[in-house]
Amino acid sequence: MPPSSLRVVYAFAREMYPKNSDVFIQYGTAGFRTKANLLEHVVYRMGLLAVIRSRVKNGRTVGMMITASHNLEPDNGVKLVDPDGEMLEESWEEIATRLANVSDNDLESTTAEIIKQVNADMSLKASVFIGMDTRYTSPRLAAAAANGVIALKGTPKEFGIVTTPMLHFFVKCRNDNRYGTPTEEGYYDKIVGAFKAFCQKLPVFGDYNTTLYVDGANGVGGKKLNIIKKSLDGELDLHLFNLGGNGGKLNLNCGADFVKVSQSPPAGAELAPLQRAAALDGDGDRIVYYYIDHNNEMQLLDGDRIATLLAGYIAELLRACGASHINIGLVQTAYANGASTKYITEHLKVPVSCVKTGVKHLHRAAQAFDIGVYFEANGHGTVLYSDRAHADIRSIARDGVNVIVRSDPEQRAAAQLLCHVADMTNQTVGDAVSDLLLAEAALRARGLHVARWARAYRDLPCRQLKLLVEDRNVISTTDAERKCTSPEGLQTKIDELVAKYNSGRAFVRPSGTEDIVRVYAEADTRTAADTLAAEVAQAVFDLAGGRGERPVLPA
Ligand code: 16G
Ligand code: MG
Repeated sequence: MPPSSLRVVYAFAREMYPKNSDVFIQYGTAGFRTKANLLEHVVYRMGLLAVIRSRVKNGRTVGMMITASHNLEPDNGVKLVDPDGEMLEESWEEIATRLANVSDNDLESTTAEIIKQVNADMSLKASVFIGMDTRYTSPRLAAAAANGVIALKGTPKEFGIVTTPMLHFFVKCRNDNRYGTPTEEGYYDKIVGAFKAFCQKLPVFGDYNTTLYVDGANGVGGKKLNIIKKSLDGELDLHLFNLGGNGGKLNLNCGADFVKVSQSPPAGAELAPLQRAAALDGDGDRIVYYYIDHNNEMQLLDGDRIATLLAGYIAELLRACGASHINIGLVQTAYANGASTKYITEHLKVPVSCVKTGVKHLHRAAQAFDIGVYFEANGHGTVLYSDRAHADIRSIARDGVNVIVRSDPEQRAAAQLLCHVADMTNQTVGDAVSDLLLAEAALRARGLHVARWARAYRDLPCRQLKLLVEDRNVISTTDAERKCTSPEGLQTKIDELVAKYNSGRAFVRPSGTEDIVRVYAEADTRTAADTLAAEVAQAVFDLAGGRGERPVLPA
């Protein structure tokens, strides 16, 4: 592109998307996220960057999603999606941060530097898919994204209001048409179609029933389920609430994050005891289950539970189809309840690896297995199938030819079910809609009531706290964030505290999304977990420069 036309780009940027704030903004674990009114210039610039990224990837399509996920309505954000439908490569996060923060005067030179640094051939075509959530600020930001793309002569394609995982799916399909068709219909055909095909092979039995209540967090996920609901042919009887009508505010007292963190049911839930229910987050990439027991207490089935349900069922199908050469593994973070890890390793006998918080870390670790199940306790997760696993399962399902043995009709039937399970899975990123269908399929196959699902193991009581310190980066961690290496003396102190409690475990880490330090503790009783968390918080306060009030021990 000749320099003169670039001048116009930057003049336009200054006119239309001036940087009107000096607040430093960082591309965090899941993109940029802050108050929506600080974001227009950032999103425009990310449109420029997306074009550069697409060209570095030889013109393959990349994605931009306008959302602030489970944050409240006034916030918004932008995430970039790489050509395989995965999150933006980590080394580009620093580049994105630099471009977002330069002054308007330096935008031109910085963009030129970046183009040089990443060796982008600006004569190539560039294609950028853009999606947005239901926030009232999203359309303006999506327009800023498209203007950024157009400015560098890329081609934007807007998908309107979609879930984050749908956009990831579209990007992958656009670059690999074997995966599916990059449209909303293509998504429903593949994912919902596989669920229906699965159900047709397995009639409802046992204690499973098809009624499911779903809290849509007043966001996009509930709206999409409302569309899907009509095409389920009675295989699932969805009762949706918090769909954004009646003044319901996005993520306010509802949604997966609220249910998980507050350990209480969402506003608007009217559930009979033992009724199975789920909650999505605002952009539809997280899901947790819950029910109210006979004591009127909520029982939560979080990401760890969904992971164990899916890993257990997929491992069973693998055995049933005689594909023992295909290995399966599970990936968690330090936040996974210790009881779940114990259950998976000792009972399911599936290997577990633990990685740092953040989807990109889990996703990468899951790729090391033939079939890798990953979930964060907060309900974000999916299942990845290697090309080899896909091909082998399909071949067993089709004609019974296995690389090891020739399979019999029962093995073939199991492989066919596993094919549907794989097709139901959005393998690009955690997807609440796809995870919901997967969990329902596994419960149906096992004839399982939600209360029996919950009885598979008993969560250790746990507590999370957050606290303010002068500089959260004084805390550094190792061993997948389970140990800290600085400040000096903190880990020794945590070890001493943990040793006082049965089944005690605790760790601290600086948040990647907020200016705080997070504390996690678990132990064999509620009081022990609460006390351990408070003691560890005090240690952090004393040794890592706490601000404000020193945490107090529970009464
Ligand atoms: C982001 C991450 C999520 C992680 C959370 C941790 C993605 C798509 N999302 O929401 O995986 O659990 O950050 O937040 O990667 P924290 O660093 O504040 O604890
Ligand atoms: Mg989300």
